[in-house]
Amino acid sequence: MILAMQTFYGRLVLPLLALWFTVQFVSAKHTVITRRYKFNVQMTNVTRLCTTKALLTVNGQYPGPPIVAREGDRVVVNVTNNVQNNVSIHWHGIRQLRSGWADGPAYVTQCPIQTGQSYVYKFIIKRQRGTLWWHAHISWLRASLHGPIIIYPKKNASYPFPRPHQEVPIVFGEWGNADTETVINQALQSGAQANVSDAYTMNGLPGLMYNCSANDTFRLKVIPGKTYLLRLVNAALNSDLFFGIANHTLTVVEADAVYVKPFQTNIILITPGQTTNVLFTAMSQPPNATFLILAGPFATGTAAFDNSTSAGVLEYVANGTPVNTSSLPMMKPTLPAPNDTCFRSQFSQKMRSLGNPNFPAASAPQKVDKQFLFTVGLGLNPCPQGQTCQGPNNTKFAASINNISFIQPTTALLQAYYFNQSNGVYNTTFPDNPPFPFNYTGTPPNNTRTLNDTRVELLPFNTTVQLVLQDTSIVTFESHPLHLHGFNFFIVGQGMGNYNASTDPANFNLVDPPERNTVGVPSGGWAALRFLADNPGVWFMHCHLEPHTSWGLKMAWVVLNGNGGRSQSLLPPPKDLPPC
Ligand SMILES: [Cu+2]
Repeated sequence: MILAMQTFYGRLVLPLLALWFTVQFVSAKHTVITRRYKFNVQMTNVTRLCTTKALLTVNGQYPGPPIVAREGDRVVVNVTNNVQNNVSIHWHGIRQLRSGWADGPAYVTQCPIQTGQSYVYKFIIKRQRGTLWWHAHISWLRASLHGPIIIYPKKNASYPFPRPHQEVPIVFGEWGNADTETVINQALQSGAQANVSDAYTMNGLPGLMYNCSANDTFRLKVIPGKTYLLRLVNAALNSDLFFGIANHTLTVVEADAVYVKPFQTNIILITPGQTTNVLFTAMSQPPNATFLILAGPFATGTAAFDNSTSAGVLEYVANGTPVNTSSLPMMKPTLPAPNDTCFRSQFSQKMRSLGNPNFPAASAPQKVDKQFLFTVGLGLNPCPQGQTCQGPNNTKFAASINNISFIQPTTALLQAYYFNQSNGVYNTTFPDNPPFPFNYTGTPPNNTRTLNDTRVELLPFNTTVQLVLQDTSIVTFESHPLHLHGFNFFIVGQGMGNYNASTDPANFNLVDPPERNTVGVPSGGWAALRFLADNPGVWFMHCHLEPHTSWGLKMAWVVLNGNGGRSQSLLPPPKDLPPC
C-alpha cells in the first residue's frame, strides 16, 4: 500500500515538478534577482604567527565574507565605514557595464567613503560566471579587506564539466606582523622597497610550516572518489603564487570568470588579481598518507621577496569518519623554483578560451582601430632636497607606464569627467607609445627618471584596441600582473625580449585566446592584448603588485559615450556617491 502510494505520488509529483521548473525558468527570464549584502568595515583583533594585530575587516571576518550570486543577478552591497581610514571597495573583474560609479577605485571612480559614512554599490552581473573577488581599493587596505565573489551559472544552466561534489573557495593572501599601512607609508617616505610579508595564507591561515601556526592550518576534507571544485583567488599584495596538491592532478576549467579549455597540471600559477577554478578527484580508496596543499612565490626580479610557503592539508574521510593521519607519511607537492620563468611561459600557453557550441566564447577583435605600446617597469627618482633617501644611490623607487608615474588626484576622475571639470584634475595627453624609445630589455638608459602626472587615454565608444605591454630592464625585470577595470581583454600574444611590431602579430592567437581581466606580463618580455571599448566611463589599469601601484604603475582610460543614446551612455551618479 505504502509502495503503491509512493508510486502514485511519484507519478503525480514528477510532472508537477517539471511544470514548476518550467514556470520558474520562464519567470527567471523576466525577473532580476537582487542579492543584498551589508558590509560593516570595522577593526578586529586577529592573531597569526603569535602576533596580534588590529585588522580592518568586513563584518569581523578575515578574509572577508563571500558574495554569492548567479549570472544575471543584481548585487547591492551597503558598505559602512566604521574605521578611521578612508575606504572604498572594488568588485574585481565585474564588468560594471555603464555602472562605473560602482567600480570602486578611490579617486578614480569615486571619492572614498569617509568615517561614519555609507555607500551602496549596485551592479548587475552580465555574461560572467565563475569566480571573481572583491577588495578594498585605496592604499594597502586590501591586505585584509578582501573576499571571493562566487557566480553560479543562470538557473537551469549547467557547468561545461560534471557537477562537482563540493565547491571550496581558497583565497591566498599575505600576513605581515607589522601594520601594512605603516609599511607602505614608510617606504614611500624613504624611497626604499617596502618590507615583505612574514607569511602566505590560505583563507587567512598560514599553515604548518610557520611558527605558532599548527592550529592556523587550512584543512580540506574529501571523500574518496568524489570530485571537488576549488575556486582559487590570489589576493596577495606582492606575489605571484604557485599552487599544488601532493599526488593529485588539477584540471583547470575557468579563469577570471571565463571558461577555458580544460587542461591537466600538477601545479598552477596565479598572479595577484587573477582567479582560477580547478577540479580534482579524490583517490578512490582512502590512501595511507596525508597530502600537503602548498602555495609559494614566483618571483623573477632582484627585489627581496617573501620566500616562505603556505601549507594546508588534504584529509580523507572514509565512512563518515576522518582517517587518522597522525601516523601517516606526509606527501609534498614539488613547487617550481621561485624564478622558474620556463614554467610560467608553458603554463600560460595552455590557457585557451573554451568556445564550444554549448558554451560559446566571446571573440577577440580581428581588426584594430587603435594600437598602443606601453612600457611597464620601474624607475628611480631623485631624492627631494634636504632629505636622505634609501633607494639605490640616494634615490627613490618609482614605477611607470610609458614613463608616467600616475599621481592620484584629490577628486575622482569619473566625477571630473562626467561634470566636465577635468581642468586641474587630469589631462588627455597620455602617450600612445614610449616617449623615449630604447632597447627595453637590453642595457637600461642612463636616465631612469619618471614623469609624475595624472594623464588619461581617451577612447571613442566601441573602439577596438590593441595594447602591447612591454616590461623594461630599468632597475630590474619583473613580472607585472596588469589589471584592467571595466573590461575583459584577450591575450593574443606573449613573448620574451622586445615586441616586434612587424613580425610578432603574425603569430597572434585570434582563434581561442584566453579572455581575462589580469595578465602576468612576462618578466623581460611582452604581452599583447585586444579589447573592445564598449563600456563608457573611466577605467583604471594598474599593476596588481601593490608596491608597484604605489610607485605609480597605473593609468586610466576614458571611454566616451556612444551615439546610441541611453544604452551606450554612462548612467548618472547615484545620490549617495561619497563626496571628497
Ligand atoms: Cu608591477
